[in-house]
Amino acid sequence: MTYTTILTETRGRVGIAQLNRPQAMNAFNLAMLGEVFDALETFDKDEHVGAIIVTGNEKAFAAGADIKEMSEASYIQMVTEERVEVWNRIRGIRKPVIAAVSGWALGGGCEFVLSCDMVVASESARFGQPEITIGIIPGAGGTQRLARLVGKHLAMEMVINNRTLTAQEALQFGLVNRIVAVEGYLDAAVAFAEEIASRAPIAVRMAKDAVNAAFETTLTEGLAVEKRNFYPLFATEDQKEGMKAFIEKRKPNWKGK
Ligand code: DAK
Repeated sequence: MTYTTILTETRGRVGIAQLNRPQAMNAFNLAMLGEVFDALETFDKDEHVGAIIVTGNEKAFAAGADIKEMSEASYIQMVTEERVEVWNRIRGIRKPVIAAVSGWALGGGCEFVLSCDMVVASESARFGQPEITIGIIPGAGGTQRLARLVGKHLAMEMVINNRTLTAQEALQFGLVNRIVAVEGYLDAAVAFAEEIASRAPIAVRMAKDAVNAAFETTLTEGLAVEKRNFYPLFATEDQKEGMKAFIEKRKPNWKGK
């Protein structure tokens, strides 16, 4: 597929999808949404890719859904265009997805970040759910994922009163994994992703699936998912290799088998 709203590249074992509508602060129109999920799914199927980065530019990760595209939409259109289903495609990605955020991550942009597995933020990153200021509420998981991550009171303030978080606050409240300098923020994210991509691939997938279950299930169900994902790893060559390498005091050579 030829993309017009995103750029893609692979660095080592890291697949990178860069949102590229700088004239609109990388606001998600339907075309960009379709393209970014297509890129994620393509990287997910590529055996040479071990981790995926989604990024924007220094000024904006993404300033939300494209308000100009959405402004005249009717209720019927919003429902029939299956916009919710499009956003949900991120849930099907099995490899780790890392958001590399600089500048604004607002509305749908913040919700996209919340759907990723880990977040590297530049010092200039700002997170918020300003939908209330244009008469709507978050529609791509913002009320739910944000509340689970930062707690009820802060989520309420962000969703109801447009509180934005600095990178430091986002780190404090568990929304990002680390903060890096604006200059070279993508390189820092790639280094982080390379480390993740160097881990045993099947175990990484099982781990992602199990941690995600913590957000969707009771503890008993979640522990059952963990058990279901733990035992099969003893049927992989990588488990044998990993433990043998430890005993032989050498680095493991993962096969992804
Ligand atoms: N949509 C369209 N254009 C946008 C935009 C957006 N979200 N954000 C910025 N732009 C455009 C501006 O209109 C401007 O275009 P021109 O006037 O030059 O043509 C250009 O980007 C530069 O923006 P500014 O001149 O405003 O730049 P500033 O540095 O002054 O301000 C800003 C940057 C990011 C603080 C500001 O642009 C801003 O507040 N943007 C809007 C943020 C916002 O309200 N975001 C929430 C959008 S609603 C759904 C799922 C999710 C959603 C909807 C449905 N379903 C599952 C159905 C999500 C909804 C949203 O995200």
